[in-house]
Amino acid sequence: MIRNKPSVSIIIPARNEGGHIEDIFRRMPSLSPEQELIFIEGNSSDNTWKEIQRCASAYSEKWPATVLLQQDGHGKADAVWKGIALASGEIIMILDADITVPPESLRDFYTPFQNKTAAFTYGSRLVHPMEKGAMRFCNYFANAMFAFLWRPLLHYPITDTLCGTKVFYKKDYETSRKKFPKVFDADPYGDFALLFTAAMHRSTIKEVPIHYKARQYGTTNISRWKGGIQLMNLYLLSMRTLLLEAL
Ligand SMILES: Nc1nc2c(ncn2[C@@H]2O[C@H](COP(=O)(O)OP(=O)(O)OP(=O)(O)O)[C@@H](O)[C@H]2O)c(=O)[nH]1
Ligand SMILES: [Mg+2]
Repeated sequence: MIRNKPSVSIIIPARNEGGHIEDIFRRMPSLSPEQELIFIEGNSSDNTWKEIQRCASAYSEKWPATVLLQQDGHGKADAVWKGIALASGEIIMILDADITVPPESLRDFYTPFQNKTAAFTYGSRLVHPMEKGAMRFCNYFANAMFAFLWRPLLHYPITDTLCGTKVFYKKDYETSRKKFPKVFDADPYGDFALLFTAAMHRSTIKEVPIHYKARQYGTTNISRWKGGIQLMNLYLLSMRTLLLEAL
C-alpha cells in the first residue's frame, strides 16, 4: 500500500478563464495534506481575477493554502515561472485553467511520484480519443510532429510535448533553470523548457494519457503561427544545448 504523500504545489496560469475558476476549486482532487493551489492571473479582460479572489475565500476551508498573484509580465511561461518561484511544495504540477485536462486526472500524474516510479510525468492528449472540437487538425499535426522531434532527446517514445500538464520536482527545475537560463527565457509556454529539464536530469519519465476536453468558456490565448515558429527555434536551441552537454 502507498502511504507516502509528498507535498505538492499546483500552478494554475489563467488569462480570460473567468468561467472555469469555480470548477477548478470544486473539482481539484486532494492529493497530499501539504497541497497548495497557486493561481497566476495576467492580462485578462474578463472577471478572472475577481473570480479567483471570490473562490479563494468561498473555498478557504477546503483549500486553505491558496496563493493568488497578478502577473506583471506577459505570457503563459512568465506566469508559470512566477508561480513556481512562490511554490513551497516538493512537487510542482501545472494545470491549465481552461480545464481541457480534467483536474481529476491530476491523481494519475501524482501517483508515480508516490511510488517513486517517475520523476517527471506529463500529459498526452493524442492517445485516447478527444472530445469533439477539442483540437483543430493543423494543431493535431503540429503536436504529433513536435513529439516525434523530441523522442531522441528524451530517449522516450513521447506522443505529445505540448499538453499543459507537466509534473516534476522543484529541485530539478531549479538546477536546470540555473544552468540553462537561455532555454527557459526563450520558451513562450514552458512546455519545452520543462521537457528539457527531464532530459537534462535523465529523469525517469512517464506519459499519462488523458481524455482531452473542448473548452467550455472563452477562446484560446495562444497565437498558433507565432508560437509554432518560436517552438521550432526553441527546439533547435534545446537540441544544440543537449548535444553540447553530451560531448
Ligand atoms: N497568467 C497567464 N495565463 C495565461 C496567459 N496566456 C495563456 N495563459 C493560460 O495558459 C493556459 C494555456 O493557454 P490556452 O489559451 O488554453 O492555450 P492552449 O492550451 O495552447 O490552446 P487551446 O487549444 O485553445 O486550449 C490557460 O490556462 C491560459 O489561461 C498569460 O499571458 N498569462
Ligand atoms: Mg488550452
